[in-house]
Formats: sequence, C-alpha cells, structure tokens
Amino acid sequence: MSGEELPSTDIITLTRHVLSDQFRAGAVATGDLTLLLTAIQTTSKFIATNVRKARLINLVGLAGETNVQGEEQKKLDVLSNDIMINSLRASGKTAVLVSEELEEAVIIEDKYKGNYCVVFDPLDGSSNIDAGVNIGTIFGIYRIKPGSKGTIEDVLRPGSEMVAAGYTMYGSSANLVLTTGNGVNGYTLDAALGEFILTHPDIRIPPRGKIYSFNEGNAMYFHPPVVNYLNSLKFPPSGKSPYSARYIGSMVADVHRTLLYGGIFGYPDDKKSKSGKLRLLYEAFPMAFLTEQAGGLATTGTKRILDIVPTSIHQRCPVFLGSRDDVQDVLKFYKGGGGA
Ligand code: AFP
Repeated sequence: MSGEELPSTDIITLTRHVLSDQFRAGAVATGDLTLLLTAIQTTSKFIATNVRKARLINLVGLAGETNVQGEEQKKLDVLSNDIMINSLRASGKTAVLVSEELEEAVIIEDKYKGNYCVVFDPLDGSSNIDAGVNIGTIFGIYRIKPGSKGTIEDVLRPGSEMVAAGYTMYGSSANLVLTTGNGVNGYTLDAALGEFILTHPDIRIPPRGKIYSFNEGNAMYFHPPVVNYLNSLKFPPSGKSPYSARYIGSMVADVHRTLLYGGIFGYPDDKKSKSGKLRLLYEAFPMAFLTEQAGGLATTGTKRILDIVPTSIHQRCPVFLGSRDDVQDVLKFYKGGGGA
C-alpha cells in the first residue's frame, strides 16, 4: 500500500475511553455510568441520522404543538425527545429525567429504575433546523442522593454536583463533547463504524480569545455592564485590535467554537428578560461544567453558574462563559471596575 495511509488499528472509541477512566477509578466505578453513556451515544446517533435526512423525509417544519416554554415544537424536537426518554428509561440506569420538551420531570418506574438522573435539551437551537444550521443535544447527569428513590429533589441541585455533562453537535459531522469531571474530550462520529472516535483529547480553552458571541439585537435591553463590556471589545484602546463577532444562535455551536478557539459566549439577563433566556438545568449547567473543566469560567455576571441551587426544573439563568481572562473582564464591569 505504498503512498496510501494505513488505517489505525488502535482507535479509541468513546466507550473504550470512558471504560479506561473507570479502570483508573478502581473499585468505586460500577460501570453504570458507562452503560448510561452508551444509551446517550445511541440517541445521538439516531438524532444525527435523522437530522441528516430530515429534509428528504419531511421531518422539518412544525409538529403542531407548543412546548412548556410556549415555543413551537418541530418534528425533529419531538422525535429527539421520544428517543431519549425511551432509551434512557430502557437503559435501567436512570431514576429521574428532565427534558426541555416536557413540563414535568419523568420519574422512572421501579422496574427500570437506576441511580442516575439525566437533564437534557434533546434538540437545542431548533429554530435553526430548517436552515440546515448546526444544532445539538445538551445533557447533564446527576447521581441520585444517597438513600433517594429518585425524586425531583435529586435534580434541584447545584451544577457542581453533576457527575458528567456534554453535548452532541449535529453539523458537517456529529461531535460529542463530554466531561466526567476529569477534563473534556471530543469524539467524532465515524458513520461507517457507527462509533464516536476520540478526535479532540483534553480540550483546553485558550486563556484569552478574540471572538465575542452575543445576540446584539437585544442591545437596547442590555444593562450598563454588558453595554460597556461590549463597547470595550469593539472600541479597544489604541494599538489593540477589536474582537470579531460570531453568533450562530445555536448554543451548542456557539459554545463548541468558544471551547476550541477561545473568546466569550454570552446570553445576559436584560430589561426584557429578567433571568435571561437560557435554561439553567439543561443548558447553563452542562455548558458551565464543560467550560470549567476545559480551564475556562462560567458566570451569571455576579456569581459562578455551577453554584446556583435551582428551585424549579425549567428556570432560566444569565450566562457568560469562555476564556478565563475574557470572563474575568466581564466580572470587572459587573463590579463597576471597568475592563481590561
Ligand atoms: P431555539 O431552540 O428556540 O432555537 O433556541 C436556541 C437557544 O436556546 C440557544 O441554543 C441559543 O444560544 C439561544 O436560544 C439563541 O437565542 P436568540 O435567538 O434569542 O439569540
């Protein structure tokens, strides 16, 4: 095979990687989390396949229902929610499920009950589906509290208590990015093998970036710290270059770029949206966990996101996350001390 590159015979799949982590954890690990992650991988493969053929099999467009946030549900949202609920229940590893698409938490019946709770947005960024823009699944995983049979209290806990979090981005390829609390790794779906392969080991977010990612269409509602911070990026002191703006409007895609290239992603609270737009449990917490594990910071502007104690499953929260130095600049503006 001269001139041709030989395929690697030592590929690291997501399951192999998580299992090797489990071996390192020794006696503590039961393998349950690995099996749960296998179920999540299956749902991501299913959703990735359907996103790809959505236009051809008439899956885009409205499903004719509204979800708990009062937003119109797309057919793919419904499908993605159903596959996740079915697969997670059948895994036998879950006790409580919270989905963006369902008003109430799902308490798993005894027959299938396990020790984990999964909070998820099955298809985030769905207003982008019809335009073929990247969308994704976001998930966070808690272990039930000791002695609990699995109740809503098991998910009304700070994000810092999550044991794993991640997202799968459906774009030119399907990328699953995961933390189990020991750094962040990225896996790309090899469609021929049907496996997520480790392609982005130990993702580290650069300490400072050159990109900001906000929906500036809301600028008239922004509070002064945000307006002043954004102005400092656009009109830096002479000699410095302004930041570039990039905003996809699909959190998974905007955060994925921020993790890889650095910079800052923000969806602040403002005069119109008193708590911002993004959901704490299944958007802000998982992304904050990933960002911190990659060496970045995630804040509401006044407090660390992972320290918030949720009071309801669909509550919202302001979000600034990304490169350490960039997020610290925002914090300075909130403290009234100006920026870099
Ligand atoms: P959709 O799922 O309705 O498209 O909302 C996506 C999202 O929750 C998140 O993925 C984006 O970061 C954010 O909302 C975009 O919101 P704006 O459209 O208000 O900028």
